[in-house]
Amino acid sequence: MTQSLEELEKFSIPRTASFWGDDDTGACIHVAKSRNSATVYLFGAQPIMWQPDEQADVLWISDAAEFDLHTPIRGGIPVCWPWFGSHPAHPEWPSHGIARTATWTLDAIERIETDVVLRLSLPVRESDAKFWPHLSRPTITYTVGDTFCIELATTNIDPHPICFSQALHTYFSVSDIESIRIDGLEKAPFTDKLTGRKEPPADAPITIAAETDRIYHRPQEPIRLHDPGFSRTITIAHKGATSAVVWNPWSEKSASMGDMGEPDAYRGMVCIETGNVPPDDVILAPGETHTITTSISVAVAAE
Ligand code: TA6
Repeated sequence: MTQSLEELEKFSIPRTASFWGDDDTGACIHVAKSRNSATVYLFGAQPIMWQPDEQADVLWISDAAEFDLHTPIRGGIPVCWPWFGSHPAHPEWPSHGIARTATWTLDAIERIETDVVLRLSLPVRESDAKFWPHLSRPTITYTVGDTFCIELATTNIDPHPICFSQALHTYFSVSDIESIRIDGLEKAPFTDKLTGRKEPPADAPITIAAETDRIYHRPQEPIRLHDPGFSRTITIAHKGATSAVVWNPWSEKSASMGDMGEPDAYRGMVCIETGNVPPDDVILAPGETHTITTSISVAVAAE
C-alpha cells in the first residue's frame, strides 16, 4: 500500500523538506536548503534533481519524461535492481529490473548537521513475485548536502542464497557531449555492448562522438566528468561497485526511444553508472548485506 500525501506530510521538515505531487504522478520529496536542493520521486525512489550551491543542475531529466507511475522516468538516477539491462534468462521482462517502476516506502527524513538524509525501502509487492520470488528487498539512503551521497543496500533475509545485479543509472547534465572528457576508467578493461567485444584498458580518458555503451570492469578510481562548457568537474566516488557503465544513445537510438525529448537532447547528457553488472553479479548468503555507495560532488573547474 503506497503512502498517501497526508501520511507523507508527517515526515516534512519546515523550510527543508516538503512534498509535491498528485495521484497521477505520485509523490516526490523536495529538499530545499540554503546551499542545495534535490527532488526525489517515491516512484522508483528516483532522484530527478540535485543542485548544489551556485551550480546548474547536475542531473539530466528529459523534457519528455513520463511521470505516470508506470513508465520508467527518463533521467535523474534510475535504480536498477535486481537485474541490470535485459534479464539474462527473460529478455521480455522489464529492462533494469522491478525497482524503478515500483513506489518505494519513505521510512525517514532526518537532518544531520547541514545535510538532509532520506531513507526509503522497496516494499514487497505481489506483482513482483513472478520476477523476484524472494523476500529480500533493497533500501536506499540519499544524503543531500554539498555532496550527493547514495547508499543502495540489500540484505538477504531469505533462507537461501540470492543472486542479483544492480546499478545507479545516473544521467548527468552536460554542456555538450562532444566537449566533455571522462577520466578514472583508463585502467579498467571494458565490454563494448555495441560490438559485444571485451576490450583491454584504453589507457586514455573517454571522449564521446558516437553512440557509446560500455561496461567497465572493476573500476578502482573515482570517476571524473570534466565539462569545460559548464566550467566544472563532477567527481563520482564509489565503494562496493564492481562495474561502471558509460552510455550515450546518440541521435539514432535517442530518436527511437520516444522519451528523450528534442532530437538533439542526447547532446546534453551522459550516463555514468556505478553498480554490479553481469558477470559481476552479487551473491549473498542468508544474512549477508551488500551496499553500493556512490558520492557525487562538483568542483568549479579552473579556466
Ligand atoms: O546503461 C546503459 C543501458 O543499459 C543502455 O543499453 C540503454 O538500454 C540504457 O541503459 C537505457 O535503458 P532503458 O531501459 O532505461 O531505456
